[in-house]
Amino acid sequence: MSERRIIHIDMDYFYAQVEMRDQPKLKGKPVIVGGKASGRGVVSTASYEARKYGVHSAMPMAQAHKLCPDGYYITPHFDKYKEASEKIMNIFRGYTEIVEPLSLDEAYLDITHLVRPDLPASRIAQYIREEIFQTTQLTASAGVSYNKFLAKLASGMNKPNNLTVINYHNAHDILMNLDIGEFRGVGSATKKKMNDNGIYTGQDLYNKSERELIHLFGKRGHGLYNKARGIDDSPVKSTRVRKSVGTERTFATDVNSDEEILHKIHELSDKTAERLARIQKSGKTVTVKIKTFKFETFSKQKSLRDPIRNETDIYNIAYSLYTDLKDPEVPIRLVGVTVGNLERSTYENMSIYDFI
Ligand code: DCP
Ligand code: MG
Ligand code: MG
Repeated sequence: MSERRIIHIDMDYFYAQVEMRDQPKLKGKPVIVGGKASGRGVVSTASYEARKYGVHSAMPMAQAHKLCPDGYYITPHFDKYKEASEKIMNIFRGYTEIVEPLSLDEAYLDITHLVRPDLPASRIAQYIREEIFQTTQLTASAGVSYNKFLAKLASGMNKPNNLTVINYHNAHDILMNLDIGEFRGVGSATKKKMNDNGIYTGQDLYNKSERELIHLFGKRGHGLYNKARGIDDSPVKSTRVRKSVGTERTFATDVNSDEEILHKIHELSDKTAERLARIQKSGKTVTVKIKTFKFETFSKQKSLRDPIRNETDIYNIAYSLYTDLKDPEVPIRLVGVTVGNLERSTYENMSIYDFI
């Protein structure tokens, strides 16, 4: 397999962080999200402050209360987590089509095609983390490497709110010092069997021959032998084809000035063009959405004969849609521009972003 660049992104203490964002008095406090202590509730997750008390995911709530009696206990708000999750997945898909979500809060991204000498994978990961924070006010950790196994390992190494790179220089040392339980696919049963056979670290695993590992673990032996060597050829499996690319912004205060709103629409058109260029797509529909100060949402769409992708074309259509849509009396809080009905770009409709 040729050289790849993979990012794994995972939100930090995800459910708890969402709750702490929405209730600022919880900042810096031990926060535990989970079911009720009565009955059989378990901990969904805990803030890093709560983890210091030994509280962790899947622990019975009653036990968490014993370990951390002064913690702040919150029952989950799944709609909020879902909303944040959709936002981050959308951000990922603005960078690459090859996104494989693993759960609400994490995904693998194959960004091989985006990397340039002046734009290393780590910088792209940093941009993504910044965009997540701007959009959701939540922090994420990212791991960057040349395969999925190492990218995921990296994202967990310096949590929370960090970026970690595993490259050909440091991979071997990191793997040799790794606890055997940290290898992907080694659950508690396998870990016990490993320990029973004298394997506690990556180094111990590395020292076993492939034959021995196949003898011990059957078909998985080959994969384990490779993992100890940092080899993992599994592809990032994107789960869906992207149908539209859009960006939206909420104003700090409700706005009624056409000038200000159109300025924003211009920025959003640029941003959308940039995203289309990154994934080399053009689209045949443009949609403008506005949300009023009363949280009512209106949108208007135009279908085109030929696909477009450049910022001027998008802006011109968005401009006319906006003027049809906007009631001069009603201030708005949010505006969005989306290009949909996507298809692969041809040379004629490329934008300036293709040439930088
Ligand atoms: N989750 C859950 N039950 C579990 C594990 C996780 O309900 N046994 C939920 C709550 C977590 C979310 O999934 O917030 C994401 O899981 P992670 O394993 O990514 O853990 P966190 O994001 O909470 O913490 P971190 O990634 O910082 O270690
Ligand atoms: Mg997480
Ligand atoms: Mg996760």
